[in-house]
Formats: sequence, C-alpha cells, structure tokens
Amino acid sequence: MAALIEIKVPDVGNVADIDVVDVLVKPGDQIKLEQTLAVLETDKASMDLPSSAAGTVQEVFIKPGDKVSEGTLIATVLASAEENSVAKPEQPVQEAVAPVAPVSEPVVVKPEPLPETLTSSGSTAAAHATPAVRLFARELGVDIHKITTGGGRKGRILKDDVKNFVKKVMAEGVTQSGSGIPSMPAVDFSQFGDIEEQKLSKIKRLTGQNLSRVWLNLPMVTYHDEADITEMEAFRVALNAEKSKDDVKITGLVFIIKALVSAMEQFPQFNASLSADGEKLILKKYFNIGIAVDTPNGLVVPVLRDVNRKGINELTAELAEKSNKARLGKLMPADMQGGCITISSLGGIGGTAFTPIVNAPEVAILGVTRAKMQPVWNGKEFMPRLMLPLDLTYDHRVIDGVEGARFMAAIKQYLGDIRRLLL
Ligand code: CAO
Repeated sequence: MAALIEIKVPDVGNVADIDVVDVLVKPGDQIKLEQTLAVLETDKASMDLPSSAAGTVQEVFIKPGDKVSEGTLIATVLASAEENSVAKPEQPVQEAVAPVAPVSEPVVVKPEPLPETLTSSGSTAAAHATPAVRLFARELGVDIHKITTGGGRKGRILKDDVKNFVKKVMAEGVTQSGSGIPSMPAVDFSQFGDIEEQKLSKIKRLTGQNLSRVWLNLPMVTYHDEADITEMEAFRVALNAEKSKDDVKITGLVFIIKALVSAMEQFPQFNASLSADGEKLILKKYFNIGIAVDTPNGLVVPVLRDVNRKGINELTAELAEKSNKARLGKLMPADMQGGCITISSLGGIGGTAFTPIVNAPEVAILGVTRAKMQPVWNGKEFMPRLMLPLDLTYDHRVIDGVEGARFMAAIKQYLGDIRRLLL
C-alpha cells in the first residue's frame, strides 16, 4: 500500500530563514531513503537535507534562493510499504520530518596529493559539489577538480573543503602571481559593540585596488635618509619675505621637486617604467612629477609637467593651483596622467619616516616627513642643522640597492646646496 509523505525542515536549532542553495530532485524522480533532496546554507554551515522516505517525488515546494525555517514543507513523496522502513504505510498521509545533517561540522579534510597549482587540473568531469560551492571555488580561482574528496555526504565537496584546499596550497607557497589569494573573512563586528557602516568613496575604492595590485606585484624596498636643508630653508624664508601677503608662499616641497628631477636627469633608470612583459625598460625623456594630495574624498595625484623646464615661482603657482583643484574635486583625468615619479609629502603634518608604496608603473616614490632642527657633528663641534627625513621606495626589479642609495645621495646633495640645481 502506498502513502503520501510530507517532508519538512526539522528542528535546526533556532535558525530561521535558511538559504536554499540547491534543489536536487524534481517531480517523478525515484528517490532512495537518505538521498539528498536539497542543500541549505546558513552563514555558518551548509547542510544536506536527506529524504526520510523512499519512493516517487510527487511535488517539490522549494527552489534555489528561497528561505526556509523549521517546518517548511520541502516535498511530498509517494512511498510504498516495501521501499520504506521509516515511513508508516498504514497512515494515508504521513508527516515525516527529515533529519538535517550539518555536513560541514566536523570538517573532514581527506588527505590528497599535493597540487601543483590552484588552477587547471584539465578535468572536465562534473565535480561532486553544489553550484554555490562551484561558484565559490571559481571566485577564488580554484579548479574544484583538484579537490579529490569532500567532507560532505558521500564525499560531496563543501565550501570548507575549498577554503582548506586554498589554505593548504598557500601554506605550501604555491601561488600564481597573487591569484587565488583567499579573501579576508567577513566578521560581524556588531557582536562586540555598536558599529556604523560608511561607504568608501569611489576614489578610496579605486586607490585601494591599485595599491593592493602594486603591493602584490612589485618587490619594493624603502631606503631612508636625511637631507640638510638649513641653507635651503633660509633662502625660502627670504624669498617669501619678498612676497606680498596675497602671493602664494613657497613651500619646501617645490625645492624637493626640483632636486628630485635633477637626480632623475643624473640617474635615467629612475625616470623609467618596466614593459608589461618585464623584458624592457622604457626610459622617459620628459620629467613629470606626481604629487600626492590629501582631499576629503581620498588621495589623488595631480601631475606637474616638464618640471625640468620650470622655475621655483612657476612650480609654486602650479602646485597651489593643482592641489586646490584636487581638494575641490575638479581635476580632469589628464591632470593626473603621465607622471614619472610621485612625491608623497606628510611634512606639513609631522612624522619621522614611512614607507610609501610605488605608484606603478612608475619605479620609485619619494616620501617626505617633517624637517627638524638637530645637533649635527661637523668634525669639531655640534651645529644646529635643519634635517629633512626622506624615504625612497623603489621597484627592486629595476633599481638595485646601491643605485637607490646613490640616487638618494644626489637628492641630498641638491637640497643641501640648491646652487647645484643650476648646473
Ligand atoms: N617639514 C617641515 N615643515 C613642512 C614640511 C616639512 N617637510 N612640509 C611642509 N611643511 C610646512 C609648510 O612649510 C607649511 O608651513 P606654513 O603653514 O608655516 O607655511 C605647512 O607645513 C603646510 O604645508 P602644506 O602641506 O600646505 O604644503 P606643501 O607644499 O608642503 O604640501 C601638499 C602640499 C599638497 C603635498 C600637501 O598639502 C598634502 O596634501 N599632503 C598630503 C600628502 C599625502 O596625503 N600623502 C599620502 C601619504 S600616504 O601615501
């Protein structure tokens, strides 16, 4: 005698609105006892929902994307007495509650041969995993076929298996130029106290992406030194004293820009970019300097063009104009293109040193922090000298450590005696 059995979501421990990620049966399917009907997912675990009856599926009441809770009707199954040991055929319609197996707990990681890479096993066979898990693997750049056995029912590959696979490969140090790096886990900070969410500005998001790309692709070294700018500062103060109160004041940054360009003329490999295939150095015959400007919306880098052909006053006016435009959000894309080296100056704020990140495809960036009067030994006595901390980060594929030190020595020499900028 046949009986129609309703299969519902059982007690899943106070969790409501569980996502249905996959439904594996349709009306007319012959199913066995314990066969998986659907895959459910909470933010903590994914669960196979096995059938508590064998027979023919009559109707399915859920689809991927639905949310279910305890007691939600999953399907009806027409079960014969012979096929069923669990169902009670004497009852014409029976309410059967399917046990839910939390397949991700405990996570069973089966030993597997050491993979050469995360991707590309060459296999085209369908992996034993739900579409959601396959998508998750694809997003991480993992070829799911490389995961030979999963911790789920009948070896089904689960999200945790993919995560563990990535962790294992990363631990072995097998990466492909940064691809497949696992993303940071999402943390619900509200469990620790009050929080507020703030959307990042577009500039911040794009800058963040670019900085991460540079960080992952460039082997960078930062070299620190100090320049004696005592005389330069006296000259700057004297120049500003000649200006009327409406004139734009000259800051030390303009001298640093000139000194940097003179050093670039002396060391052409700093005014260069590596070709995309890494085979050639492209040397530039123009001298454009990017200036990192702090704005309410984030960091932008306007470019001062042909600095080698401009004097201190012209550069002062241009720096003021471009940094004002930057703060008002009025820079055009062309204002920010074609830079050769960037300067990031925090000198107006403070600091003793930092490690700026190269604005690739440039090969170096000069960081500046606050100048400070210091006692400097001249061989006979300590003299008060105004010392300017400088930080040079360079792409080590292009610049050797010695070249970096020589380049910095040249900048120091120009700043130490600005008459040399005329030579
Ligand atoms: N040592 C001591 N004083 C310094 C100094 C230094 N290295 N650099 C600047 N100052 C002084 C200036 O002389 C000026 O003094 P007064 O107010 O007495 O005239 C004051 O600090 C403010 O200078 P400034 O910052 O307005 O001008 P600037 O030409 O030095 O810099 C700009 C212009 C646009 C670079 C700067 O305003 C700015 O935005 N800096 C932030 C850069 C940034 O965000 N970098 C990113 C870091 S992370 O990648």
